[in-house]
Formats: sequence, C-alpha cells, structure tokens
Amino acid sequence: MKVIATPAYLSTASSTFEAEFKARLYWSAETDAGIEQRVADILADVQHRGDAAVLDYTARFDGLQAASVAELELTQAELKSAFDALPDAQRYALEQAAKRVRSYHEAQKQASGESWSYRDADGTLLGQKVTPLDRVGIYVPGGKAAYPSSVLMNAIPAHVAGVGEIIMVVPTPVRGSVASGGNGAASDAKPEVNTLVLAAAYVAGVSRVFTIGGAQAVAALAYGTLTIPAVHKITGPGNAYVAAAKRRVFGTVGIDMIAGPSEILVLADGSTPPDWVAMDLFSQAEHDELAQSILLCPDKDYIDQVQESINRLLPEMPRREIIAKSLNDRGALILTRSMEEACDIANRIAPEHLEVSSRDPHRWEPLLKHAGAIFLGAYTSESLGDYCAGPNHVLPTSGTARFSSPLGVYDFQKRSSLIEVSEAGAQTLGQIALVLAHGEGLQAHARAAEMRLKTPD
Ligand code: HSO
Ligand code: ZN
Repeated sequence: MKVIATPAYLSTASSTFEAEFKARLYWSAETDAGIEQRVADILADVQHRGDAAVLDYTARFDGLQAASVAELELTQAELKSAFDALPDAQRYALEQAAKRVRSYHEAQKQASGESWSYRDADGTLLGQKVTPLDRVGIYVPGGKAAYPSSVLMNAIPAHVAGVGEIIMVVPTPVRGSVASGGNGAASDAKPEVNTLVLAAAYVAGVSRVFTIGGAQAVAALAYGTLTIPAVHKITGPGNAYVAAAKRRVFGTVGIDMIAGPSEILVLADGSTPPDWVAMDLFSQAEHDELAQSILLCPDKDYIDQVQESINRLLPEMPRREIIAKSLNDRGALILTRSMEEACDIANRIAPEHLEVSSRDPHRWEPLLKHAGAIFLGAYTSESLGDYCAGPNHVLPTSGTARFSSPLGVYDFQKRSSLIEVSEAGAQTLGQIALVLAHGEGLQAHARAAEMRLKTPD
C-alpha cells in the first residue's frame, strides 16, 4: 500500500500565510473533565487508603494481582539480570549512550550547578548553596511508549545532581488484561516487563523500581504509602491520566513539565541531501499522529525535492500510517523569502527540536532564540540527540521553549541563599532596614535591626 504524505505547502509571500500559519501550526492540550474527575478520585483514594488503593487500581487497570505492593517492587538483582540478558550490541549501545549523557550533565553541573559566595568589603558573606533533592520519582510509561532512552534522560541528571534516592514506576499490564485490550487476566498471565527499560534503569543508577503506573502511581509517589516513600519531585512523560495527575499533585511535589507531542523544525538552505531532511521530518512524525514536522526553506526547488523524497521514502517506513497522518494534519513545508525570515518564523514557533541544516549553521545560530534543542549542520540529525549525543531529550514542547529549558541537573537541585552579616555590615544594613521597616509599619523588624546597631562611644 502506498501512503503519500503531503504536508501543507505554505509560502510567506502569500496573502493567506498568516491565517494558514495560525490555523495549522498551533496545538494546545485540551483537558477532559471526565479524566480530571477520575484522576481526582484516584488521588484522594490513594492518599487515604495508601497501598490498598494502589493494589486495587493495579489489579483493575493493569490486570496485575499482588498480595502487597512490596511484591510489585523489582530488586536490583532483577535489574542487573535484565542488563546482563541483553544482546552484546544493545548492552554496549546503552552503556555508551549513558556515558555520554552522564558526561554532558556533569559539565552542566560544573558550569551552573555549584554553590557560590562572595564577601562585601565589610566582611558580610553572601552566597547561594546548591543542594540536590533528597528523593525523586521517575514515571516511565509502559508498553509501546516505554523508551529506555527516556529512562537514561530522566535518571542520569538526577544521579549527577546527587539525588539520594531515585524511585522509578513503570506500569506492566498483564497480557490479556483490561488495560492491554483483553477481557481479564488469565491465571498464567505474566507481566510484560520491557527488558531494555529495566536495563536502562540499572545503567542509570535508579534506586528502586515499582511495577505500577497511571494516576495511582503518581499519587503513591506524591503522598507516599507504607511501602512507597513520598518523593519531592516527579518527572517523566505519561498518558492523559498521568499528565492530569502530575498537574494535580504539583505543589505537594515538584514536577518537570507536561510534555506535548514531539516536534521538529528543519531550517534548510538547500545544501543537505533532501532524503536526509525527509527522514529527519519522519523521525519525529513517527512518534505520534499529533507530532509536528515542519520545513522552512527559501528555495522552492529544494522544497519540491524534499516533497519528492517524502513520497518515495514513506512507503518503506513501518510506521508510515502514523507518519502520513502527522505530516498531513500537522506538517508544513514553508517557503520563506530568506534564511533570515526563516529564523524569525522558527523563533515564533519555538519548536522542541530545531535543525539548522545549512552549510553555514553558525551564521544562523545567533539569530535563533527559542528552541528546546538546536542541532547544527547536516550531520546533526535530531535522532542522534534522542539517544546518545549527550544533551537531554526531555525538552519543552508546544511553544514553551519561549520560557523553559531542557530537563537538566538543575531540575534535581534547589538553591538556598546564604547570608552572614558581619558586625560592621550590621551597621550599614541596619540603617537601611530600619528605615524601610518603619515605612512598612513593622516595628519588630525595625527593632531587630536597631538592636544590632552600636551606640557611638
Ligand atoms: N524525540 C523524543 C524522544 C525519543 N525519541 C525517545 C526516541 N526515543 C522526544 O521528543
Ligand atoms: Zn524521538
């Protein structure tokens, strides 16, 4: 079967460009009132009944029956044997990827994640103390959406930050259960544990793994149960239930972000082989029918060549149905007047991934302000970043790159201000504070400052 994908063709010179641009290219997550209500009920139930509620929901949604939540925990020995059981090539690739991701995040920690302080001339010390979070939870989706690479991308920065305990949850629906489309767990049913995910948890230094998922797992991590310790932050992607649960527990715990569908924007000057660009557009489109792949280019002939590549290469792709739908519904090939204008549009879109597929990427990079990750030059395919280049692949989506950053070591750290006022410092600061405290009508504040002022001899 031949599936042809025809991403919308838009030209910035056309009078309808603005309208088409707005109509096609924006995405906003809709919240579903039914899901919100069910999730609120699950959270409240786990908060009150703890382990018993977790067991009930795990049996009901995943078909996984257990006598206690402790039975749903995997041991470090089980993680290690998942790792040992991998074929050599997978074991090697996982280790190499982990090594590179670790080095990158270690550099990130050195550059921006260390404590600092300075002293005023009067001896007052001011600074910032950086401390890791004590305990974090990492949500890993089950089934087909379980990406071992995402386990590395979430757990390694936490580990590098110095987080004391990393608790991972991963649903493992039993084959034949309601959740996996069957009609009840068969007595010989076995949980489907993704070996590569467990091996990645082992390589990344995850402390504990529970085979639970959904809103009940988020609740258990946020509130704690007898068996599952409460964490201070929950990161990692999940379905609509998990996203709703994360939103609701925010405040009790920290969360990373609510990720939207994957996005790639390729800014091309026409110098990269068109097949490479077509495949890069496919690489994000294959994640999800809602994913977005966009090409921006000032050269009409080149755009036609990329469209030709798309048509020729698509039928070979195992996930061609998903790719075709994503490209047709949300993709676009945009003819711009210049590379400068292409950079402006890229900034308006603020994509998750931005490839600068140009013979001179450093000429354009200074013009690019808003993107989760910027990939420079024809050899830098986005997929290398997804797995092993080193930077994190958990990135801001849906235009949020305008105000937020990739997941990093800093997400697993917090800062405390340090202040040590010297006797001399108390004299100058005291005078200032005194005046401002009176201005605010706060006498105790004023007196506290005043008491430390020396009376002239
Ligand atoms: N591109 C995804 C991450 C990923 N890709 C995992 C492959 N595996 C994030 O947008
Ligand atoms: Zn990807």
